[in-house]
Amino acid sequence: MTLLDERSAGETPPAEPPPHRRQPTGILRWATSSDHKVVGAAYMVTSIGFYLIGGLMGEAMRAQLAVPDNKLIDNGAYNQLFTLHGTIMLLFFLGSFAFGVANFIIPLQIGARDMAFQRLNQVSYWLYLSGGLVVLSGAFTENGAANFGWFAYTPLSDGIRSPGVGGDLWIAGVSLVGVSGILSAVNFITTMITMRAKGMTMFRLPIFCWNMLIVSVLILLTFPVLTAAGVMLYADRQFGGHIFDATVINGVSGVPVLWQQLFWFFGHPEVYILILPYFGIVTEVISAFSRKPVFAYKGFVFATITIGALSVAVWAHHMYATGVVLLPFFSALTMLIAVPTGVKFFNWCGTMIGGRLSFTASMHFAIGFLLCFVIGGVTGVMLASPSLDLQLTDTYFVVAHFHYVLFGGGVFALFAGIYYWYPKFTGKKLHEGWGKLQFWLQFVGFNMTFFVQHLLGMQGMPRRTASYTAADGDLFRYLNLVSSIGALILGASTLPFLWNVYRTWRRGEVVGRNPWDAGTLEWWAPSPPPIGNFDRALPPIRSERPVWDAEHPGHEALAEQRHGTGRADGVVGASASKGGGS
Ligand code: HEM
Ligand SMILES: [Cu+2]
Repeated sequence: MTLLDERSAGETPPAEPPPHRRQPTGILRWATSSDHKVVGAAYMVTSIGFYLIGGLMGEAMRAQLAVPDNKLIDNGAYNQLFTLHGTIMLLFFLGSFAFGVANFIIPLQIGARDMAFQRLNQVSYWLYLSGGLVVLSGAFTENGAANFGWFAYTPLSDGIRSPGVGGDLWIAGVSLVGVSGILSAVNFITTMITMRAKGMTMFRLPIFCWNMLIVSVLILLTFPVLTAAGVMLYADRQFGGHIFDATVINGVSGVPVLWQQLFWFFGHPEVYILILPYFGIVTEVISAFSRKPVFAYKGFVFATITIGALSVAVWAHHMYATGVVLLPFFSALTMLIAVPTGVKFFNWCGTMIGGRLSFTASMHFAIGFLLCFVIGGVTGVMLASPSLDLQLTDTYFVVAHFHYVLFGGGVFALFAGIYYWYPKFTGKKLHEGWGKLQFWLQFVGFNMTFFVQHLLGMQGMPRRTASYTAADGDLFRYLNLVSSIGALILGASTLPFLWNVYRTWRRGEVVGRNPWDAGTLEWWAPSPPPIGNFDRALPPIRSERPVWDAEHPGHEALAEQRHGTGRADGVVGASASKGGGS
């Protein structure tokens, strides 16, 4: 903790910080401030930068695949493109953006002045940024960037088959972001455990905080495995190691498939590390725009804990086709995850049912999330079945599946969060009309791009292929064209967003503390919050919506009643069976 934290959260700070605590402005502020809001904003802006870079790579690949026998991009470049696209989108965009939101929002939501370790927080950011630049820099080396796919399977990624410096830079950059993530996780956990304001018990934490807590634990369990595996791969590549190398020397050899075990021990929890923050974000958004507390709050928390626990026990569902894993075990556990995930769907629907819904741009994205994510969930259960997976693995069906989860789940929720918290981040509201235009372009473009890929996969189109021929038939030709046109529309959806940000910066509507009439503590602070966050005493914290309780005194009783624990689960069951019967 730093000097800034000496005062407890409830006290009123001086209106103007003393001169030595005033911050520099502009780029200097961004580079030197350890304020959690500046670090959070730096994370978010940088991640969006990586999103644009990764998105352009996706567009380039779809341009190559638009027509058969296309010569736009050769095989080698295509391999680098999907490797960088996958790595950037997962590790340097979707995950890091969530860290940005968490840095900005968690201290506010728990009524704290800042994160527990402010300097460490800055170190995390710089490690993350350097990691991204190191991975990208591979593209400027002689043999180009890494080209072995985002999961870097050995022996493909060994020193003989992928000798370039690009591969080493990939390992170094991924390790940097791995260490950065570990530091952030330590920081999030410490902050949420030790710095909650008086009255903010664990079961009054906003769902976003809960989800980040579980994500942080998953990071601590799995990121060290990734970093260690990276070091071993590096040793194989550079120092003559034989950990993953199958060459027999003096009667012994390394085990290539060991890489897959280690990688997916990290890699599967990683997809939950990526998606759980966004579950948290949509939960906040849906609750705020339904004017209701989260339906069956404790059920939601326990569902998230269950998902977290199961997620470390299912890694080998990525390895059915290797023949070295116990199929029934991993299949059953994978299917089990659908249960707590289904519980969350009832939480979201239950929160909306009977609420006073307002269909803001943010709520559009949240509903888009529900619609798209459910498709990714269903295809996930399909792939959990070994007999189906053996047919579909490494086809476009899988590409469609994970884009429905990561884009349909992640990116839609991400924009729901941006439109929701933008007033808190900047003091100005993004324009609703441009936001809805962005939503519709994104929704139509996304489904056009990725829905048809399910069909392509079932027709046998392999993933990671740079081309197909006219002899593959008309179905291949038309579906690929539809997918590529969809990608153009999807790409175009970023333009209204960028314009919206620019236009809001120039002449956006200035708003007060709580423009959405939301309930969690961040809406008690000024927009944007000053250093130290709160300029007045916190309201009494008696539920997970203290600001709502303070601003709607009559509703408090109602909130407590809705919030009741055992009863709510019963209601889930009842409404579910009613829905099924009618
Ligand atoms: C502009 C939107 C996007 C487009 C047009 C797009 C397109 C593509 C294409 C064409 C591939 C290569 C498929 C193959 O040849 O096997 C791919 C792979 C991939 N994409 Fe995307 N994508 C987009 C957004 C995203 C997002 C937002 C994420 C994650 C957050 C993501 C994650 C991945 C991953 C993990 C791969 C696999 C890479 C690999 O095989 O190693 N994509 N995408
Ligand atoms: Cu998995």
